[in-house]
Amino acid sequence: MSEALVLVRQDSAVRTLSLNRPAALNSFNGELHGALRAALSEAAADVGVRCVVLTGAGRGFCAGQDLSDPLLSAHPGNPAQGLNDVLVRFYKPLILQLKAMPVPVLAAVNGVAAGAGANIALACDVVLAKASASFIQAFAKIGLVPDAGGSWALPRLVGRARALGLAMLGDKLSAADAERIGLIWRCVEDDAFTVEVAALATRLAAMPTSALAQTRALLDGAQDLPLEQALDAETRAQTALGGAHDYAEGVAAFGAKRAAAFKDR
Ligand code: T3D
Repeated sequence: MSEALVLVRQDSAVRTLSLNRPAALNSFNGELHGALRAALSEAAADVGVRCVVLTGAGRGFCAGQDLSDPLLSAHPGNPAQGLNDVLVRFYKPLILQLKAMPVPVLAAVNGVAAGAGANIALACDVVLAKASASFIQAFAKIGLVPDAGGSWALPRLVGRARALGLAMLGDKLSAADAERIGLIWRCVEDDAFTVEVAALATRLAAMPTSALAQTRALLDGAQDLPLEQALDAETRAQTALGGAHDYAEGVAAFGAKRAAAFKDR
């Protein structure tokens, strides 16, 4: 039997999903897209999951689209149609699914993240990378533009000047430099990576995940809003959260000087 394209592991409330096409640096073909989407749906539906970790098997995180995938040449008379299909059928729903997860998603970037692989990592809530990992906006090198949400995420994360430099030049950016310019949350030494990923995922899983999901939506949305509308969006989210279990529990735990037991999702 062939090995699963996404390896799934559960440690307490943390669900780890490992992209598993290591011989092709976990680049995406249609089957891997299907397997990841299904694994994310299962994690979202399982109340025992309070944090999802996305990582890669082997030495790479993800090298983006599998450039040998027949999907790309699905329309020999009109190659552009092949790319359209791949983006509309696979990358757009994947990025939107990551953004709609009810729990925090931690990208544990264990090696090179190139093209759509880099931008899938950047679509996660927190990115922790191994010191030996790297990020490459590889698109320009093959005559394409940043996709999988890169055109949206890059300038928001690092500003227009750096976004354009990364996207136009397609240079390899070390994990340390990615942290330095604010592209990712943190870069950690290789030998500490596994322990740091587990510690951060466990910490996120113990937090009020419903509030964290709302925080993601607020911060992603606020960039395009005038201040008054951003304040209104905060008020709507706060009003909803204020009536939920986790807020009552958080306040009670603070008063009792004990750890809160959050459970909303
Ligand atoms: O529909 C659409 O196309 C639109 C969507 C586009 C989204 C995109 O992601 S476009 C960008 C696609 N990705 C790339 O252009 C990156 C291509 N890969 C690389 O540039 C390099 O592999 C890396 C810089 C990522 C890593 O380099 P290195 O030297 O560490 O490894 P390598 O030797 O190049 O790769 C190892 C193996 O993985 C190799 O196979 P082999 O020779 O050992 O049998 C290589 O062919 C394979 N591999 C790496 N990336 C891809 C790939 N196979 C298929 N597709 C890949 N993207």
